[in-house]
Amino acid sequence: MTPELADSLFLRACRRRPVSRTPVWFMRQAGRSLPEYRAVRQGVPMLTACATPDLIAEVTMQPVRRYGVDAAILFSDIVVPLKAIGIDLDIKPGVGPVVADPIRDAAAVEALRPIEPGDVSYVTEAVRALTGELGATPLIGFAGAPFTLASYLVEGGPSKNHDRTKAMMYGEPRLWHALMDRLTTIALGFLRVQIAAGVSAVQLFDSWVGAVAPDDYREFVLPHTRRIFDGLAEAGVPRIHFGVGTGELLGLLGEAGADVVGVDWRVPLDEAARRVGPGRALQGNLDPAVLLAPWEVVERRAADVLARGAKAEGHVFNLGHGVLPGTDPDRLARLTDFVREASAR
Ligand code: 1CP
Repeated sequence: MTPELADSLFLRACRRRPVSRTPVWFMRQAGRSLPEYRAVRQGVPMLTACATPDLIAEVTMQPVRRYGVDAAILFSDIVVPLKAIGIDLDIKPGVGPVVADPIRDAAAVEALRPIEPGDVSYVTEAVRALTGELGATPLIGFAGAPFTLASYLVEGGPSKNHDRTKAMMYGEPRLWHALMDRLTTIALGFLRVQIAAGVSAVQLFDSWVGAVAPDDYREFVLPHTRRIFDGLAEAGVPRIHFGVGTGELLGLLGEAGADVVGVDWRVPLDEAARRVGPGRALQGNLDPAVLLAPWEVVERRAADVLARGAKAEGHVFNLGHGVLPGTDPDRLARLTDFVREASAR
């Protein structure tokens, strides 16, 4: 890592060091609303794009060029490592990940083997090309957390209430922990591949874990997420932990061991800092739907996020979840500029 990269605003804020202004990037900044994304994806299925180094690099760079955000996030998907170890799944347009044979028994769990670097050589190749091109702009690698991956595998696709997943968790705890253990090994392996290739931070997406009550999180999820963060401690890159609807879980997410806790829009960042506790930076948390309102509203709300975020030990500005597909890219450009100017100290 070059000194300029190590000293970047994003990495400094993740490490709770002083910054000259608040760094900003957006979850799902690649893809979605960008016309240049739709242009390069013409006729290319999502999972093919995720396995093509040139396309991965191009889509990852698009929001960096357009917005000048302070971090890039690798273009991939949380189901890519599952596909790479041979799970029969696809990403259906307008739907999301769909699994041909949902996992419901021990035999299916045992078929989930660890990931080897050779399974995802296209990721290694893309990360290497990107770190060269990005220079002092950090590249964030990511993986899906075990609970969120388990939900797609057990339900067979996107789900509102995660009923079957929780039925396994409550009703077959041994099978549940065996499944979570395999998915933990896969997530850890996939993150290690990305770190070895050169990403300078990692984010664990536990998007749907907000469906779980705190006591159940402690028993059924925490031991696994903790193994991921412990397993990455020696790598020395900042570890970010994000989920949606996690207001009641923020203290436990802090306990799981990440350096940065991502917060959705439901809990103001000053209150989130209190719940997460000392020794962690925060990332978030403008409601993505605010970007659909008039600019005055965006500006007022973004200023409030900055003011509350300043109470945390470190703050990375982001949305409370991913960019909504209908978002005007010019809005995100203006928001990026606003955060830059309004947070300058
Ligand atoms: O054809 C397309 O363009 C499909 C849309 C799409 C895109 C652009 C999907 C399908 N995945 C992605 C890329 C992606 N996914 C990124 C790349 C970075 C970026 O776009 O900036 C990342 C970080 C993800 C992570 C991801 N995939 C998460 C966690 C983050 C989150 O938003 O909560 C989840 C839950 C998924 C599953 C998934 N993949 C795709 C969709 C539409 C979904 C969600 C489906 C559902 O509602 O359950």
